[in-house]
Amino acid sequence: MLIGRSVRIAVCVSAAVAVSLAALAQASARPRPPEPDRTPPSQPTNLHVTAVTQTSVTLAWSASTDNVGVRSYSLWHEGLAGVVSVAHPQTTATWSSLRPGQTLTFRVTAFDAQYNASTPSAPVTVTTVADTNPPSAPSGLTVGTTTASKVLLTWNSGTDQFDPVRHEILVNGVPTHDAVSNVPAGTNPQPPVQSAWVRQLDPATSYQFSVRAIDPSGNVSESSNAVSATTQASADTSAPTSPTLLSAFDGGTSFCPEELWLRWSASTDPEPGSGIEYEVRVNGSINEVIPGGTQTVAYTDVLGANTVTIVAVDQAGNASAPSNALTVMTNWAPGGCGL
Ligand SMILES: [Ca+2]
Ligand SMILES: [Ca+2]
Ligand SMILES: [Ca+2]
Repeated sequence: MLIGRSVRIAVCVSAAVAVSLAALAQASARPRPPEPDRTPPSQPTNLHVTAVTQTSVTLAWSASTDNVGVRSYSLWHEGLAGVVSVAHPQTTATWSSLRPGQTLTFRVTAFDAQYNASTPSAPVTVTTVADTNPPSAPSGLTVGTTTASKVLLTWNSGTDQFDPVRHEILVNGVPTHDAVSNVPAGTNPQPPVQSAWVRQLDPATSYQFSVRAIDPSGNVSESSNAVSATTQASADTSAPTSPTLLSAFDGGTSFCPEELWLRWSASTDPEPGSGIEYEVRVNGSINEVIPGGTQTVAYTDVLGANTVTIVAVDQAGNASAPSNALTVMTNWAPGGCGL
């Protein structure tokens, strides 16, 4: 009875072993899945420039090889986002939307169907063709509102093949830092009709004004027509006290124009009702004018260091010494604001 039971068990075990052996045999008979391709294409060689314009660069290279097959090439540049990709066997690509006189270093990388990347090619550095043509001269300059210290100017914008054109105002033939444009920072393209306040002028004084346009490469136009204006009289000769710039920081991330969050202390002026306005100056130029207030969110299209000071100015144009300076770094990528 006992023996018979042992035999029955042994039979059961052998049957189980037989079944699993059969399953194994069946499995080994099936084809194995192929090993994934982990071998990258060879390094592209002979990268060279075949054409350059003011806004584009065309490069070519020698084809890579691969154990399975090259699928594509990507042309890239260390300082620019994105790549230009072409399908193998094409071995030339054009990078466009560049600026005149821009120096760039390109490389090309080959890929196979498994996206195995080759070693990048040796770099090639190239400079796009410079823009040497100045903008057209601004025209139709006219004088608007005139106070004891400020004159409003309006003109037709100079134009250029490349945006954005900026304008420089000349007071008695000398470029001034005491003008504030009514075009918000970061506007691109610039509007066809522009205006600006010239500030910190002396009361009861005649001035001559003209405007010229400057393209992104720094080419300067001829001057516009000249206009004259005489400021109103004022008996206020005392300057406001200097404000203190309490805080300045970057309120944006990677957008152009970027926000500058600014807060300062109020100034006082010996003359009652002298109407203090605060000039927000970025790298010396007036970015914005805040009447009365002691904080603002200003906008800047200056990439990198923005050194901010606040100057208090009364209605007669008497200006305080600049506040302490605080520097804010912006971080939007080149290409924002069309720069
Ligand atoms: Ca491969
Ligand atoms: Ca130009
Ligand atoms: Ca005053």
